Amino acid sequence: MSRILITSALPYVNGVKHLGNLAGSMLPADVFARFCRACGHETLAICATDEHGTPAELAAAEAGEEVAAFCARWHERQRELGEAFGLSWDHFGRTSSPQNHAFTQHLADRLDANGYIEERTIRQVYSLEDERFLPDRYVVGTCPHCGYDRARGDQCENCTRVLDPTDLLEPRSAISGLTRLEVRESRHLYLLQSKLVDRLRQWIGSQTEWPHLVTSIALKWLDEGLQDRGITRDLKWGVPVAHDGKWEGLAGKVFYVWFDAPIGYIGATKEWADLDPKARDWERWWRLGKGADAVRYVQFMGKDNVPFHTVGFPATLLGSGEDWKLVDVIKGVNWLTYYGGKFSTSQRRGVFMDQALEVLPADYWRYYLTANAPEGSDSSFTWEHFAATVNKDLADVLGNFVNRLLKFSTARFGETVPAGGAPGPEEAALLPALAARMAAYKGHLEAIELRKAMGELRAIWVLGNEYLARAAPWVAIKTDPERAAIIIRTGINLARLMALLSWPVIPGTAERILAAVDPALADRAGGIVRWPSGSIEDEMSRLGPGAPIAVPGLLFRKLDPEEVAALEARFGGADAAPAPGK
Ligand code: B3M
Ligand code: ZN
Repeated sequence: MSRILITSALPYVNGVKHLGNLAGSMLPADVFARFCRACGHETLAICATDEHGTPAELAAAEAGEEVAAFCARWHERQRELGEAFGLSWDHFGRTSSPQNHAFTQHLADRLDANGYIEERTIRQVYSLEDERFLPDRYVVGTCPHCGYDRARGDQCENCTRVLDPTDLLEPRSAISGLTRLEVRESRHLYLLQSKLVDRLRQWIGSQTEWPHLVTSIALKWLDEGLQDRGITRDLKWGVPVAHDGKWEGLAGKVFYVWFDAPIGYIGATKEWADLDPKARDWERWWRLGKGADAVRYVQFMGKDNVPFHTVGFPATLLGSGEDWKLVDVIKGVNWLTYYGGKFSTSQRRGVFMDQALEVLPADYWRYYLTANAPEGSDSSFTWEHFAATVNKDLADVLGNFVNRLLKFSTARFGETVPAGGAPGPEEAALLPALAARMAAYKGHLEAIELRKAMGELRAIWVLGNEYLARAAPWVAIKTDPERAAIIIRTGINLARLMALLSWPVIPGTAERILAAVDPALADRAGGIVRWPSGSIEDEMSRLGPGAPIAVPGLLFRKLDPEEVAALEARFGGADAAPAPGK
């Protein structure tokens, strides 16, 4: 049994997250975490709200709330919605936690002690109208490299280059939109990443399991010449720089959100451990020499977060001189777009988690977003494609198979698995085909190739549906009830197997199928549906004659063209998203 640590990029605390946030990190992380648990690995899945930085401060001001209260409220709302989507974190923490404050200040102290921190007087953009320094993200202007006219002062999302606000052409405040900006001096701490280039390059070069997308972004950053990065800001809300008599001259400043946020993975793990300190030990997961050597650490994130996870965060941990567990696998993905345009929380473009659940239960979305994961390239959400996938894969294949099978079985044989009959050539052909698909499915999940994995899972559903259609127990029963019985018994065991295999992706539906065909398993402890570990013959004969069965309600409903049109009208279809780059 292995030990797997899984973190997904921490969603900014403000606002309900959209399907792009789900598809980019939180959902693939959950599918993988469930799969790891199902396979019996000791798994710790961590996420948290990313609460510092200007987004929270400005959103709280807009809401007329104290920022701490604002963050507490939205953290709770995001936790609720995550759980409603079946995101089975072991802990959903907060970067504003005392634990994260402590780790952030500790690591800054260690970096300073090792000579990787330098105080510098910098020129920073001050907005006269907003009466505040503008953090990099809140200076908007034209990117000097690619000409994108909505580049942010910290990073151009068009060409992903890291910027300083003073690089921008025609800069303006993202808060007021006004341009009465002046550059003032301010003292800040810099992380001397340039002194860590060799160690970072060696570490990045030793990674064998990162997708090409991740490695290429990481090396591009190094090859471009790694800049020393300012890690403090003139903000009130955040981890204070001055602490325990240190850096008193920087009182009133806080650490930069991207400095403390990745440390939040450790902070949230400590939050988790502090909830049950007798049974839980955070160091087993994060400290080499204290158990983390045996951990496989997998991170999930969108591509724009890759630089901070392949350079910034490792630089902090390596520069601390302490034995921290570094990431082994970074599952960086592209973007889920909305009709080709970016989802946007601030511009309310796309479908948001709360709205999605008003339209359909979580499993519809979980399956669609996993089967269309933006792994090799961006994927574009459209209502038409969503409906087609739901109607075909979920309703017409998996749902149809289970509902039709159990309705016929209970109507003709009662509420138990029927006795009689013996497997024939149809059943003999089914088992090896199933076994092959299951092996491929498991291999893709282990490799975290989610689209390929969904292709195999769907193929398993199709195998069942085609078997039932071909074997046609409703015809066989007229002349050969024994034949009908073995077909039904095979189908019921197959429905159970499908539920076990589908649990990582569509847990709610899997539980409903299990409650109908294998209630004993459905009552299992720990909330984990174990991956089928027996031979295909064993797994396909787990439910013998007499085992109780029931008919679950309709597993999946369809979306008709009128409803699709209404959804496009409500959320905006192709007209909702400006052409990329505008
Ligand atoms: N909050 C993700 C984002 O761009 C950012 C991730 C932090 S992971 C440490 O919303
Ligand atoms: Zn650019």
